[in-house]
Amino acid sequence: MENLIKIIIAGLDNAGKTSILTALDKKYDFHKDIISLTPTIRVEYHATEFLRNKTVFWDMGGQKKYRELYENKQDIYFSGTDLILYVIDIQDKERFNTSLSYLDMILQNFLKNNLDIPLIITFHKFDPDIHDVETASLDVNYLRDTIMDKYSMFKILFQQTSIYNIISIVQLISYGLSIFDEKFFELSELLEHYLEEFNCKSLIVFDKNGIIISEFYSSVIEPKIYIEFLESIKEHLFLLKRMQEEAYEADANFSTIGNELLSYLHKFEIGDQSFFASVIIQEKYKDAFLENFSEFLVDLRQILEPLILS
Ligand SMILES: Nc1nc2c(ncn2[C@@H]2O[C@H](COP(=O)(O)OP(=O)(O)OP(=O)(O)O)[C@@H](O)[C@H]2O)c(=O)[nH]1
Ligand SMILES: [Mg+2]
Repeated sequence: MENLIKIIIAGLDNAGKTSILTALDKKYDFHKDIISLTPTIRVEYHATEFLRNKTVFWDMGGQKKYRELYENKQDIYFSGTDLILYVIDIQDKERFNTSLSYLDMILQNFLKNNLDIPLIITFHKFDPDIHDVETASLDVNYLRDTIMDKYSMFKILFQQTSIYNIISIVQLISYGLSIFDEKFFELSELLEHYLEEFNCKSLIVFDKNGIIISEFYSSVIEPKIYIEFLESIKEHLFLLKRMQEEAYEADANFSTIGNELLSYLHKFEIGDQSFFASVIIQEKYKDAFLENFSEFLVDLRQILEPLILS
């Protein structure tokens, strides 16, 4: 059965909501688009697909006049919401309280209707080179504690994101979407099992849009390979986007070897949908991994097929 998922993305004006959706959509080379973004007028709709589900993001323009409009017409804007993604600009300390009040307006609406909608709150603009990381971390803790105290009845997941860290953006959306199917637990267990068997550093399954369907990481990522490791995952995101856009079918597997690591991206199809398995592994384990990879794919298909085909 196909579902329609409605995701509200809200937060004050200038918090970075439209930037997040733009970065998610493009994966790379999006900085010029973000610089030229103008404030969103009322609501913009971004439709996408996740497994069998059609997903619509309601990008709620956050200027004061729109916040008042939503407050006055709560039924129109908030009914039928499956997930709320609330964005707080961690660099906009002067408006933390304004942002908390806006969040309260939205949550009171759901409380009034007895709906405990899952909620993801992200502290956005937590840039890799943020000016004062200690203060920003303290601010994150303060906001998180304040929110948890007040809304213990909601399931809340807290994240930190920056458009300068594309993986953080992909994870934000992936965690949001993964709550919609109980199969995700099974997938996660499968990845954990093969992570050990392959002795690899990471095992990630992406859908055709680069949304993470499931991921598992080794608990030991040595400092000397950390940067190369992150770059490899980022490269896989770029590659899969290119494979999709340019129907770049000739090379359905892609591997590169850096100083220490082999990174391997494999495209496969289920029904009419493409998926990508991404593996980062130390070079010394490469042969054993390649030998057993097809067995992993068989097991992976067994879990994914019912999600796509039934
Ligand atoms: N430093 C930094 N700036 C960001 C980040 N994300 C977005 N921005 C900047 O924040 C500004 C506002 O971004 P928008 O995405 O338009 O904000 P919005 O939340 O959609 O605003 P409204 O549409 O008015 O509600 C832009 O100038 C972006 O370049 C980030 O992660 N770090
Ligand atoms: Mg906007």
